[in-house]
Amino acid sequence: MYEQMVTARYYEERLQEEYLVGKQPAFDISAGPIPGELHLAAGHESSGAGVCIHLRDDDTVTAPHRPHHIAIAKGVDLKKMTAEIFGRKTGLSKGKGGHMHLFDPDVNFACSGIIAQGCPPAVGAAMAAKKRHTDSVAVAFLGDGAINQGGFFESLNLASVQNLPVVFVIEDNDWAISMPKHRVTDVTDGSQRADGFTMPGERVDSDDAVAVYEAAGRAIARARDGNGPTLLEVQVHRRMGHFMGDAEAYRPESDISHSKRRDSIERLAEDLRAHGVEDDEIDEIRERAHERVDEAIAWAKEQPEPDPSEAYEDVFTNPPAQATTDGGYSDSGSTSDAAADGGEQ
Ligand SMILES: Cc1ncc(C[n+]2csc(CCOP(=O)(O)OP(=O)(O)O)c2C)c(N)n1
Ligand SMILES: [Mg+2]
Repeated sequence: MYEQMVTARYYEERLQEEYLVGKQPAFDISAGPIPGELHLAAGHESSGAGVCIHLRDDDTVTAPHRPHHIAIAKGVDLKKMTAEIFGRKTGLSKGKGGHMHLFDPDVNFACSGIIAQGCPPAVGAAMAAKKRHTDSVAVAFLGDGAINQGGFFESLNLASVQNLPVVFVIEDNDWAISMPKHRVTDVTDGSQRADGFTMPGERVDSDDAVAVYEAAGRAIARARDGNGPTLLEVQVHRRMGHFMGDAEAYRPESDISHSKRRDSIERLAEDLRAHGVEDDEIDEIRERAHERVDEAIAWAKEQPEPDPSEAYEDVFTNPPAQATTDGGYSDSGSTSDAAADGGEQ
């Protein structure tokens, strides 16, 4: 877990440096080697590591727009993921998804920029596992800002009524962009929402990575043993702005400094020392993680960019009849043609 957490923190520090290249002096979001938005998860690491350490490749994870720490902990290929973030052809989705849309079928990982979007597909994966009589489980991560979305409640309900092997993990960092949680959600402990369904709810502090590990272990074992879903909430800390370039003018200085003082990585290192792990070994883990990250970033930067002519390939799984091969859209196609072709997009 320590290695995953250190990898995630250093990975994002390096992405941060790369992201700023070419975007100054005026902040141009489309410029530089990493175009588009970038949401970093410093302060969330123990949530991804403490949950995913219990998972196998055949278990499914869906993550939100702040996905790197979870993807790393789930075992997503770091090189292909980095190439995707840099918009390169050899990226997980040929460079078309970017950092919020990472998909790795080898380890059943997906994420989305649409908040709470991962809940229904995780329930679907859990339903598939149950119907196939496997003991695979699914985990949906979402933020505190996503727990008032309809899809979240609908997912809890279906998971509950069908007793599905799924765990919902709320990463509560107290903010949804510039909106403090207390202005939009009455209940401070989000795991209490489990009370409206037949599932247990548990809230745990991310500062204590071992506590996250234990709570997640109980939830995942329960799902794997056929005893149904669990709702977990992990209190995490947003050490940075919502996205890169966010000046956080809305956020009290005391809240920022509070978040920066709470570091699950340092605390886990202390726990390891208390259990007799030598400093040398901790340094070695950190160095190994840094090397792996530096190698992935160097590799990604050498990768080719996709050819613009490929922009419309792989966009639809079943293109509508009116879509032309050059990526355009023909008015001459009729709805009935589309229906005759299956009509689904
Ligand atoms: C359905 C939907 N509505 C609005 C947005 C815009 N949006 C992007 S991130 C975000 C806040 C998310 O907050 P939270 O779920 O707490 O995650 P955090 O960013 O704090 O990790 C919003 C509203 C979106 N992406 N999807
Ligand atoms: Mg939040």
